[in-house]
Amino acid sequence: MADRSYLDWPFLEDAHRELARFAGGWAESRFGTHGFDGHDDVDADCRTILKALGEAGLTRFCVPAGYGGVTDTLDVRSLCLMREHLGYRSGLADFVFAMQGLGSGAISLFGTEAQKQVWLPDVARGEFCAAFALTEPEAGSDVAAIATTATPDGDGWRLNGEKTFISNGGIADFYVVFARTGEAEGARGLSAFILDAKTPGLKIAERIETIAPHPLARLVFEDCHLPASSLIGTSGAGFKIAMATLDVFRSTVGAAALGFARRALDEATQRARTRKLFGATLADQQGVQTQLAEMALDIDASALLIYRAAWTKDSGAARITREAAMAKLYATEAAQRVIDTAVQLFGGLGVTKGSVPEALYRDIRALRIYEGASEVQKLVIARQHLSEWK
Ligand code: COS
Repeated sequence: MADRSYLDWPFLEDAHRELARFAGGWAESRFGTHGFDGHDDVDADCRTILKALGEAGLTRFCVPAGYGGVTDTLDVRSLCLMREHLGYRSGLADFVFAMQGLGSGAISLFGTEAQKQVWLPDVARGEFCAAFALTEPEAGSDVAAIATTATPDGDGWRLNGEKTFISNGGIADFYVVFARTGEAEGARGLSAFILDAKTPGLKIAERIETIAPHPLARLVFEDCHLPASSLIGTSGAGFKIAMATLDVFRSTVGAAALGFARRALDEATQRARTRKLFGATLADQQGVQTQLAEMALDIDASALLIYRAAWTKDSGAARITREAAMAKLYATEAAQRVIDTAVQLFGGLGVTKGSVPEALYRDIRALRIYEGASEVQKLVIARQHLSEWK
């Protein structure tokens, strides 16, 4: 990573600078200069990467101290630095790390002591693979429309319904599932549960292939029994649990995009300095200098928003809804622009299968959609803005 000056910003502490150095070095030695190579078996590759992250102690940043983690509460700056440095080297490694945090996040933030003791230490060691099951065929951006039901059944609950676009679907050891429990209409009638992947009635109905392959599936629940101890928080609190979890992890999506964008700028700069045309290098052309300047500006602006959001949360803010939405929105849209420019500067090589710009171009696209599409982030920012005027 060429520009490391942001590590001196006051948002970060010495422990973060040390983590950035370690994570960056680890990712470089693990993935070399081209960790974006194709994956014939993404499930196997994800398991291998998870094991390696666990052995290096890096998945410890996904859970709080006391359950195998490093910091007392989830440290958003550490999560962002991890995603940025993994994303710089490998889209799949970033995915694996991100899912450990998001998949177990509701337990870390709202779980009982017993739930944390059962599930989190193995997440921290990279031995349990976690998943976050929110989206449904008819409930993506509109979470309050969730139709999967959990109905009281003896000393527990009975889960029926369907989830789709579930990352780690098929390889996860457990799923945090959001279901309608009916305390009220809409957002106030949802609850969050931990579903052990071995539960009878859980079916991987379909594997979904995307332009940047990773384990992704449609799940079907047929009379899955959920013990009473699987409820996270109180019944009816599921919507707020989902939103608060997303608030923590949305800035980390921005950080992954930032890692991709930094890689694109470094690749493009290297190319511009060496590629000869019209008797000079690409970098000698004023038009190209303008492009490089815009890329560098987009990257610094993204980093400022991301580490502002992460620092605000780590400093004890109860909610960072606005800051996280801004960070995710800006950084993912900016990374798309930066990567597109890198592809343009590489010309034919930029769209050649197997080149780094080509892989980045595929890897970035989903980040503008998952964990709240760009349009949803605008809605969230506007609502927060307007509420401050009340
Ligand atoms: N943290 C805590 N509580 C929150 C919250 C947050 N970030 N956001 C909303 N809430 C609370 C509200 O305060 C409200 O509480 P009360 O009932 O006590 O008033 C309640 O939750 C309902 O909120 P709201 O009325 O805003 O609900 P909407 O259904 O209108 O929410 C959006 C709409 C678009 C904001 C929401 O559905 C969303 O973020 N969607 C995107 C979801 C997403 O990221 N999907 C991707 C799947 S994960 S890959």
